[in-house]
Amino acid sequence: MAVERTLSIIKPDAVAKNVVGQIIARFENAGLQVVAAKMIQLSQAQAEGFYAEHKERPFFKDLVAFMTSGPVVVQTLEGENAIMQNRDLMGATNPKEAAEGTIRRDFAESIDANAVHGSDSATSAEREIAYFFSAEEICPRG
Ligand code: RTP
Ligand code: MG
Repeated sequence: MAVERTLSIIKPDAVAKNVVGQIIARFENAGLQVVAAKMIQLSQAQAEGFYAEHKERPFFKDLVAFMTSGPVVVQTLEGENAIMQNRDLMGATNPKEAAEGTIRRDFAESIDANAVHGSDSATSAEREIAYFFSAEEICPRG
């Protein structure tokens, strides 16, 4: 297995619930390291650009509205198999279908307000990390 980086977003619902630290602890306890982090309020253009792959989908408008409804915490996570590890920790997109012990099962309310985003492939991870972080903002922990 290779050391990878992935992009994580703690979405507005989880920030509003004050569970940022509890979610980061899940990553750390699974052996992932935070190598970049910031809290930001996404603009409409930033959210639309980030989720551009979904722009023809019926839920796109709601997704952009939700992602701009409050601040988010964006992070780059690093570790062995980080992309799939993070997806496993997150659980299914719909929290009602998410396995026990996953972040979405424990902290999310609905398919729209589902607590976290995680890159779904190496290609997405590369694009998404560069979307939010410059090279200087990433601090490898070694
Ligand atoms: P994310 O990109 O946020 O990590 O979530 P994901 O990979 O698990 O799901 P994805 O298919 O990429 O969808 C992005 C977000 O759009 C919302 N969604 N709504 N109503 C629906 O059928 C529907 N499908 C997706 C979710 O909030 C999902 O996280
Ligand atoms: Mg996705």
